[in-house]
Amino acid sequence: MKKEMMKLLSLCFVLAIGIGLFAGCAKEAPIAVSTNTETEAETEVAESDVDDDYKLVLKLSHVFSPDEQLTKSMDAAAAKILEKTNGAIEIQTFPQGQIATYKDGVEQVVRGADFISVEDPSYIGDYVPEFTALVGPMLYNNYDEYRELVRTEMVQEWTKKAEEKGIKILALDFIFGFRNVITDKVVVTPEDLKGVKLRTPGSQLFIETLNAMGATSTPLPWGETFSALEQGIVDGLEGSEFTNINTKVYETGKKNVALTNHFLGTCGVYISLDVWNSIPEKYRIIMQEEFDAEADYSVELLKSQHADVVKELESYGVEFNEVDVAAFTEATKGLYETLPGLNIEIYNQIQAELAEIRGN
Ligand code: X3X
Repeated sequence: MKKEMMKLLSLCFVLAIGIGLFAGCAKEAPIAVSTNTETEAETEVAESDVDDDYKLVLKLSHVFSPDEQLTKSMDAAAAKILEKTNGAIEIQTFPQGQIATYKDGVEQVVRGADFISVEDPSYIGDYVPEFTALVGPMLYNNYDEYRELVRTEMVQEWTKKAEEKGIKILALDFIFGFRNVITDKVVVTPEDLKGVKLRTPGSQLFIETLNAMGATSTPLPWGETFSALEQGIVDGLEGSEFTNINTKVYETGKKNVALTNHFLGTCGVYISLDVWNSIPEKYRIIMQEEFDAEADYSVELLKSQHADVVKELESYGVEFNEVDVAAFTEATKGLYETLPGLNIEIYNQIQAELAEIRGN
């Protein structure tokens, strides 16, 4: 009797292990990646929901022209994402302001559209003012300082604030060069800009900065810049050497570039947080990796091309001159206290981080 009981118990034991193993194999393990905004439980649900039919079409919008690296980078990222997700994530790119751009593009994101906005971070500043300070005037000496700064804990905290406003930031460093004043006169000090009407993008940061630098800002979308120059509505503009060469600004006759370096031209990549969280984790990883890789690639490429671009512009008759940097810095410093939501503390925090980055 005792022997039979032992046999029965061993049989139950073997059966229990078998059932347990089967149950364990039947459930696919979730990808163990969590985000700032999602619990692991939610990630598991998202993963188990992934099926072969998953498909999302996103519209990506920006103002850049076909010859500009930013356009090439966005097209390349979209193509790789389509390929690596086996067609699940299709990003349709719309360059040259064909659909909503600037403030309107970011608004699409905030409203939760299936939309990716690629714009200067100061447009995020309308929702989280720290981003206006991040790209404020006269801050950076080179691209790397900015790239290091956006990876600091301080800026990571700001990106969390953007998420609270429904904006997921996928990148902040699609750099397209330092922005300089482009006119038909030699500009060295803020006094030289008195009465000079300059086209700027419609971001409040840009408008106020160019005014503080002594000019009269005329906010216009990029697409209206050339006709405004032709018609004499503006006397010049501000932009990078890459903008100058790839959109042929030098053909307008505005051939004096004052090396103010007042802004680092950079674009971020923004998507609605709700849309982002609805995308299965394995596709989000691919998207993030591809945008990161394109940002790295394009920044290195532009760094290596800049000297040749300057030479080529000079061969078209463009003349570059140094400016009184201290005078422009002095003229614009007050903006860190007067622009909406900004205060000198934020400026000081940025300067402290930059000092560390520079090894001071
Ligand atoms: O938000 C994006 C940037 O601010 C665009 O700057 P903008 O409007 O001076 O355009 C730069 C050109 O290179 C576009 O072709």
